[in-house]
Amino acid sequence: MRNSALPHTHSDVPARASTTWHVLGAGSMGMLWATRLARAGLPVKLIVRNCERLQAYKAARGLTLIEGEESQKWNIRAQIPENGEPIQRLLVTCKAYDAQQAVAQIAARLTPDAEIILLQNGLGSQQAVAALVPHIRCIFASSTEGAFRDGDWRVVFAGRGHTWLGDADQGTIAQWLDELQRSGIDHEWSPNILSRLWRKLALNCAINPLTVLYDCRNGGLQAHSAEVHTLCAELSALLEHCGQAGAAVGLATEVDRVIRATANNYSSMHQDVAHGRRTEISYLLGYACEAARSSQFAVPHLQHLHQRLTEHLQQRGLPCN
Ligand code: NAD
Ligand code: KPL
Repeated sequence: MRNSALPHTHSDVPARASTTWHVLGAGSMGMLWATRLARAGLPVKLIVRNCERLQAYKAARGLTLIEGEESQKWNIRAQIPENGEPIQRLLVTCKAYDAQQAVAQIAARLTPDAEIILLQNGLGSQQAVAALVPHIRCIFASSTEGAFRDGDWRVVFAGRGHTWLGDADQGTIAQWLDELQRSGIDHEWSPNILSRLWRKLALNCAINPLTVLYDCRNGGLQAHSAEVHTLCAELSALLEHCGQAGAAVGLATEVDRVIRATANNYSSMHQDVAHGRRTEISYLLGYACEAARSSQFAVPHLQHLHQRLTEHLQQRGLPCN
């Protein structure tokens, strides 16, 4: 028997009603995801910091996605964290250092069957959020897409890439991946997302801090290859020690490849420092050094690099956490 009140797919199987994507953090990645989900006709709501930001957003009348020559505005609904509406699917797109506090602000709104998707770079913030809401399923993501803001409520899709998603507790595949497909978000379910995140962290530790200290583009590190390789050897040993041997395979070769492939780019950490923005150091190099310290594994070169970077940030009046 068919219930004509229900929406049907082409095969007459009753379609799942779409769950609203609540996007927490309307920065580069938040806007990039929100606009593409909205473009696919999916229900999306932004959660902005406060009433002042909500007023500013309303005045702008939507988010603008810029892709090549094309620019399109999407009038996505927005709300503040204090809104009482229940949240069943939460995409967290704050910086790693803001994620835990941002989720704490809306934790009471999460339904018992809610899912949180964490899009932060590095490691540490995801575990902090998961510990804050132990009854809620947390899905970790690692993305090579690139986006930046060229104005308030405007995002430029600067680099096509891929996003891996997975459950660190080996949970089943998420039921909503077809929605990412419909939205043109290139993705894949990863059965070992921690390995992906560790690998990206190691790449970032071998490249980003040195680009800041030598004030160079990624390609500038070709002049410091001995130092890069020493860091890669130490990072590989640390990964193996931390039970992430898979993430260590061919690390130095991949770091060399990324340096060549992105030779003209400034690393994300270099860009943060150049713009006087806080870096995610504690979730990258800081996390690696802390993992080594807490298991009494010696990483002298990484520790020295951490110390140099910390001093460099302090001298520029930037937070070193
Ligand atoms: P961003 O600074 O552009 O955006 C973060 C947003 O979160 C800001 O708008 C900020 O106001 C908001 N925010 C912070 N605390 C909040 C709160 N309590 N309530 C509501 N909003 C809050 O950062 P981004 O570049 O989008 O990066 C987000 C994460 O994605 C980072 O971990 C970054 O490393 C990672 N990432 C970024 C890119 C990229 O190209 N931008 C690519 C891959 C991964
Ligand atoms: O991810 C990067 C970044 O800049 O953050 C790369 C390009 C891999 C350099 O570490």
